[in-house]
Amino acid sequence: FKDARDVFFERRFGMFVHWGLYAVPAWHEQLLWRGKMKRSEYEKLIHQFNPTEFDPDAWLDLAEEAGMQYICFTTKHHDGFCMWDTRHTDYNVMNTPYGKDILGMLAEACRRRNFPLSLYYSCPDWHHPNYPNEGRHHEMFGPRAGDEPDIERYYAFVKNQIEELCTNYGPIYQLFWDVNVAEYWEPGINDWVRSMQPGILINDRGPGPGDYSTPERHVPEGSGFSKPTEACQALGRESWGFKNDEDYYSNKFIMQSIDKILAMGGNYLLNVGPKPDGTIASENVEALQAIGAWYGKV
Ligand code: FUL
Repeated sequence: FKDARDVFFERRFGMFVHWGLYAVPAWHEQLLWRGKMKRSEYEKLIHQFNPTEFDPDAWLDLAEEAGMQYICFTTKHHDGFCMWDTRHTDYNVMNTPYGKDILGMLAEACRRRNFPLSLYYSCPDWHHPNYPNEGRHHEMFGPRAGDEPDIERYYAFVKNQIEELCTNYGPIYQLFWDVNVAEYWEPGINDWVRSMQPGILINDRGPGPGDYSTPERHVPEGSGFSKPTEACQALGRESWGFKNDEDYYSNKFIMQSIDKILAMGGNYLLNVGPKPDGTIASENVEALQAIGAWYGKV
């Protein structure tokens, strides 16, 4: 039996992928809130999502070329759109012109290549009628006909979805809960996840401390981490999803950030935002290739 920390330390560098309807307008993965877009307008994007060039092996080839050892995929971001064939909402990829289970395709490729697959899942859900879009989100969205804020019912929906994710897609390496809305979590949910996926590593953005912490877009102070840590970083300054005219960091900046986190004993999750057609933007490809070439030499 291996301690989860040892497993965690075996794979230091992963590929984060933010992909969803927001790739189509190519502005920001939080277009709804940050861009103050109407939900009724945003939701029409479901009719435009058609990534005919999506090839999970091309993503994994690139990840391997960069020296990455696992991939973490956004199954559902804050917009509530689901990238898998879920029975629990129609707001999912099967109802796009593409009509295929993207997560299923990615999971199949990962299994075939023995490449660990991690799943990102957002608790905030700006689509689901039962999610209480209170606070800042309520001000932005306003109430809409059909909304029935009810955290109990929303939570039942989350559990149904997590059960699908934990039972239909093979072994899951990590669960990346986002984002910590503490009062919404049932304290026992991580144990329940582990009952379906023994050996899964769970981050600290859900209930309880989780297995590892997740500093975002920054290198914390100090010379080491007191607990397992996976820092996450986007290649662009502005968005995690694909963005037209993104302001990309230099390769030097990214490499120095990787160096620092690894030297502190942390792991590193570096993000790409695939384009609406399913391919990864050339700027991202070049950055990952440069990183792979550099680490291949050190
Ligand atoms: C954050 C989210 O709000 C961002 O959109 C992004 O997904 C990042 C990795 O986590 O909490």
